[in-house]
Amino acid sequence: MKKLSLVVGRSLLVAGLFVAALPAVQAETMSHDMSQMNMSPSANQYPLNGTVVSIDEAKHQVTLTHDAVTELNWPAMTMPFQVADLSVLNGLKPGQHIMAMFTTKEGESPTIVSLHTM
Ligand SMILES: [Cu+2]
Repeated sequence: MKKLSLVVGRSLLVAGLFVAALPAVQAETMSHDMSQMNMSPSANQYPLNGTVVSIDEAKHQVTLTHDAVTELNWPAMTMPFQVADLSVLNGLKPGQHIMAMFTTKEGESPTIVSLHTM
């Protein structure tokens, strides 16, 4: 950071140095805030309405045709979801209408944390 400030400073007035240092401080604060956000798992839970297409216990997965998820700008579609716990799949059968809550985490598949049939 010192090096960068010096390089930038050469082409600026003395007052410019202070301005140049500001964005670096802000970026650091922002990355701290973001790591705190990733540590709270309940921050991004979304409700889901859908129909069971298939169940794969070995993969801890259920494939659903689900309605649009407006919070995430998802259109209606058919896709697999991970389940947080295998008990979510207990007694589930293709064709059943379900309501579920799922979480998203960057770099991971959406995960259903709770589900009930309707
Ligand atoms: Cu989807």
